[in-house]
Amino acid sequence: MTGASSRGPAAARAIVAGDRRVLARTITAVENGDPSADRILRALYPQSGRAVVVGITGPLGVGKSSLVNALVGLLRSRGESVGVIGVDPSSPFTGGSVLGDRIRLERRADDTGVFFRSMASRGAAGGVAAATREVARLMDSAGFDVVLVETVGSGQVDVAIRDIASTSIVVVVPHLGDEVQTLKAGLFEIADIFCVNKTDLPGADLAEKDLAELVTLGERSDGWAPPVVGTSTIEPTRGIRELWDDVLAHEQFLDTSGERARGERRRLSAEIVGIARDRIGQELTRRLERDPSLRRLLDEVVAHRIDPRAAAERLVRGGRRSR
Ligand SMILES: Nc1nc2c(ncn2[C@@H]2O[C@H](COP(=O)(O)OP(=O)(O)O)[C@@H](O)[C@H]2O)c(=O)[nH]1
Ligand SMILES: [Mg+2]
Repeated sequence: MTGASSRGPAAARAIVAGDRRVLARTITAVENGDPSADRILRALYPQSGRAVVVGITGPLGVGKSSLVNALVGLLRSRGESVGVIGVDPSSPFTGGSVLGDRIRLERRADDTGVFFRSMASRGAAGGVAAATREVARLMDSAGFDVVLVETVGSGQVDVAIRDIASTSIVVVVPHLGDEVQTLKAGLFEIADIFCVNKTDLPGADLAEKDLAELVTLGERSDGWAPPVVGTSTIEPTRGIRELWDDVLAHEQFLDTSGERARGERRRLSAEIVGIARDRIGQELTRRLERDPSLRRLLDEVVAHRIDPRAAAERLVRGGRRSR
């Protein structure tokens, strides 16, 4: 630890003590890649690892935000504190629904047991996933019992929710049509629980049955059989308690099967490699720009005398010219 300034640990203490303004400021620093967050994250790390982190993913408009809201209501009624992260879709078509989310979420603004934060999903996918994971960890360190992470998933486009959450809920609606194909391709592997929302609409029973059948076709290597639960967030809500019971059942499974420890090792290993890769990449870029011998190497590539692979090889070897 460099620790010349005590600001990091002081902020960390404030966050643990429940100071939401410092928490909000630190989240912003993490989002902006501000190095001032480093010391705070480091000081808080031993405090993390207690919250249940649940991912809620699925196509736009299926009711993920409504489900988050309903789950927050249920959890608050049980005295559990909840942090919520909404990863905003970068798609320009979604401005309206994001705004709608914000309006609904503001109603809980006076409850200190809930903390909502939306994150922009612009920029590199890896960057958003890394920031989202760190923000979830911050909320965990801040003492929230549960952290809910809402992401828009469409198979390929997803903030690697499995690398962040211990339980992932994939939300679908009746009459999926083409979405079923997407599910098979991508979201299917993500789901620990399938939620068929909008069961107040016709066709829900059939959708639940179809999905349940589909689930039995695939067998997971960890032995978990993803349950299918029907919900409706329209008053009177339906299935919200059952949905949370399934989350708890999966969390229990993670403990008894040893999958939690395995999953955490896998996630942390990927996180370390990701951070190291970023750092090394930045360092190499900096060297290529500043080191005169490496600038000459670049000149050679530009002149087509050395190919990029050979140049990269020299770069990782420390830029010594062997000629
Ligand atoms: N009929 C019905 N509509 C719902 C239900 N849940 C959400 N909606 C509506 O579906 C739309 C999209 O909901 P939202 O929660 O923003 O979806 P998200 O994009 O997945 O976060 C909104 O108009 C909601 O009111 C439900 O259970 N039944
Ligand atoms: Mg939403």
